[in-house]
Amino acid sequence: MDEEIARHIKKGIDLRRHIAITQREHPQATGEFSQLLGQITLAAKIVSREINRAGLGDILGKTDEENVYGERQARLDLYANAVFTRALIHNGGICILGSEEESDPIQVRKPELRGKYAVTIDPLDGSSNIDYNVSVGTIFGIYRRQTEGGPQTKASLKDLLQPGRDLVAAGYVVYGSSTMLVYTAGDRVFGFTLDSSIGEFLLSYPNIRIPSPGGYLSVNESYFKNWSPPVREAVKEIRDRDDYSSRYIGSMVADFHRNLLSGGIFLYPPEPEVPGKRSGKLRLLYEAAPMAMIASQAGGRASNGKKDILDVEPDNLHDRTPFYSGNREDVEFVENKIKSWED
Ligand code: FBP
Repeated sequence: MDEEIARHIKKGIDLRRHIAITQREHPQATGEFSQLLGQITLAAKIVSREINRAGLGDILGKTDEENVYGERQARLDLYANAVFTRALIHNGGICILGSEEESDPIQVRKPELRGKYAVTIDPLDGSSNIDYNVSVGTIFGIYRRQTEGGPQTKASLKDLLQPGRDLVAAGYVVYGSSTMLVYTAGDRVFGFTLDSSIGEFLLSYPNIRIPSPGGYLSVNESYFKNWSPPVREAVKEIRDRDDYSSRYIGSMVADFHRNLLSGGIFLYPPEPEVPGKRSGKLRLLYEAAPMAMIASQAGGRASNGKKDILDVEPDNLHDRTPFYSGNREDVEFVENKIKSWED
């Protein structure tokens, strides 16, 4: 990042000003990216307000609706999906949206509303924790449109089925003790905290780097029996380290965020004999790829056990993937363990 620009990125500046400053590095910028991030933060504020007063409204609990994975959708899942979809489709400057809560992509129908970006989103991550006042989140990935023909032409699936390496930007919102937005556009990872007294996201972390060595092991060990021998061996060895402790919230955003700031490794391994979990549980486009870009920009790594998540080519919108992320040395330790059993 240009030093002159970096000098202006100070704690406490608001997100709009921050984007204006960082966009100076892109003289060809059209303002569409700022508009898109502006809509994402607007939707995040609305969802944050609803989560903060969840027990008072009628937003908790499950509906009878099922998502494409056969999971019953929580009311807050559907609410967050509606808020983000409205914000992005009607004024996001995007051409197509892939949402974890929708089986098919959502096209921007009106050419005058179509922009150059394609977005993937997990509107409400950590559904199993919603009703218990435990941190949940939103995850998003931003790609550049690939389909020829510009806004006059409808976008297509290929605008979403892109490898993480082609992400223009990625981020997440964590709705926890405070609401935070963390994002990267490929140069530094920034953290903003929502100051609800003024309704603005203010810069609280100007340059997030994963501290090394790590300190936390984050995995749901109740599935230990279902993992492959190398994964079991790797988790056992990390667990037995003196300087490691175990933390698992069960909301990927919250577990990932803690490890991003404190160091550590978060794992969701595959369960080869368990139907629906042979490639793990987490979704490549909505969860793994955006988080992999953030981990990598913060000096860490995210892998599917064999290669960087950012190099995985998606075949389908709802592909699942094994996921190991955190400190580079910890993730490589797991990769080498898996490789050693294959040799
Ligand atoms: P959704 O809530 O978006 O469906 O995400 C999946 C998730 O809740 C992750 O946030 C979390 O890491 C994981 O599933 C928890 O799974 P499990 O309960 O199997 O440990």
